[in-house]
Amino acid sequence: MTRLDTKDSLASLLAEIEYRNPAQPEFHQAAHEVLETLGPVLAVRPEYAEAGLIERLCEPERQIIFRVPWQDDRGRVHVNRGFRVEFNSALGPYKGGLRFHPSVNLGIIKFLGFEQVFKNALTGLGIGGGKGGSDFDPHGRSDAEVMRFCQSFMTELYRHIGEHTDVPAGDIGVGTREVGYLFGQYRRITNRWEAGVLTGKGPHWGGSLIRPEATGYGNVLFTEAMLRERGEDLEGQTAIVSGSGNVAIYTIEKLLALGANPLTCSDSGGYVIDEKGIDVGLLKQVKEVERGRISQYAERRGSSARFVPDGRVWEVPADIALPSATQNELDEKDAVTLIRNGVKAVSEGANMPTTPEAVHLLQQAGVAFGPGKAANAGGVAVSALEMAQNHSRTSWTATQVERELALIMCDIHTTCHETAERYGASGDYVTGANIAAFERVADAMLAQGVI
Ligand code: NDP
Ligand code: 2IT
Repeated sequence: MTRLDTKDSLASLLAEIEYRNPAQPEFHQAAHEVLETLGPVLAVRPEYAEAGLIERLCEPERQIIFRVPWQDDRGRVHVNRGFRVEFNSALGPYKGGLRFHPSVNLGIIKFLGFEQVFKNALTGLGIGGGKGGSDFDPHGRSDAEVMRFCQSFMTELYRHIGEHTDVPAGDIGVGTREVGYLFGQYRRITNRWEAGVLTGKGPHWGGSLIRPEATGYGNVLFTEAMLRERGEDLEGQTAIVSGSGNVAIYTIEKLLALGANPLTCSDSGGYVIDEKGIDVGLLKQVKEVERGRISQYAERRGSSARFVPDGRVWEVPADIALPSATQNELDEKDAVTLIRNGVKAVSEGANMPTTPEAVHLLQQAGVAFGPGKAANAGGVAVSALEMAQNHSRTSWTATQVERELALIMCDIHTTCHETAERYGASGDYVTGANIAAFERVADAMLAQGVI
């Protein structure tokens, strides 16, 4: 039984997690970040600890690891590793994306799955949490190679998923193209048109309008809600955005729509600064149509933009920072730079992009900080709306979906804000998000017995 209401009990639980899950630093970090905020709720609800809920929450229900062999265009055989971690299904079928990136390993997928459990609870939409992926690197691969990889990946994964069991979607390196190949192979193997088995599908074969936009749009709406709490809004604010993939592009698009000025985007090679504000049409052309690099954006944009190789985007002064690339991309030093440059809000489009030290510095400096499990929940929320459309064999208009997304983001903001206040941590969205999500999952687990 873990109470977590003293520093000693937290330290011993974390030591146990590290011992049982060796060499998984990102998972340790994600667990630590949640557990260190739960003391106040465990103090008033001893039944949670008595039911062993913390231990159960930190242990995935099921972890699947499999071989993914495939042949490249020259006939060479490659062997990648596939993962699906089905973390918690107390609130609904496992739900969460697939990541294809060379850095993927079990610890990365577990951190993402753990975060997803809490994020999905915050949406209020009846989805459990899971995550999967592979150490496959799609960069520089032909369409045919990506297709063969996806088909091989699904040839094992299909037996573990289903519309009522586990519903994957995209994440880094997995977009509509990959979901298409995965869905095709699932349909072929199972002989079922089971649209709700994957989300992030194309709009003409079961996908939801606004799903591509949802994560980025949602994070901007969450940022706006945090600013409004402080009597400000987005109009006229400058913003720095990292990344140049799905989340970053639609973050930039929504910032522009709401009158803010996004100055940057980035990739693993460096960042672009555009004094006139990022031209989202050109960015989409380079990244989504041509599958190019942002250095090409700078070459084509003219004198307002330049590419800074290997630079850190956080050195560009701005009012708002929206990390939208990957984990631990914004560290303590970057936080010091942001604070010195007068940043007002930092909101996480990516999963765990801010290191714990950086989060503490930003919060101490009074910067509004939106944790990913709340701020980037718009993506998975619209995935759940896609599942609802699939189940009822209907499709909603873009306006309908966008209206729902706005309501959900507003509700998540209010929930986090009010929960923080209730537990004496006013303005601390990290504590608010963790406790509110924990209460929802924990209550469902309590009701469903020791399983
Ligand atoms: P994409 O694959 O579309 O884009 C990823 C972007 O991040 C690229 O610009 C990529 O640059 C950059 N990037 C990835 N890994 C690294 C790295 N190790 N170092 C530097 N740059 C890196 O992914 P998404 O936009 O979908 O995902 C971005 C983040 O948002 C991830 O943390 C993801 O988990 C999170 N997220 C995504 C959601 C979604 O719906 N897609 C929902 C909620 C969160 P390069 O091309 O050079 O690798
Ligand atoms: O991190 C995330 O929330 C996602 N990659 C989206 C998951 C989903 O199921 O839409």
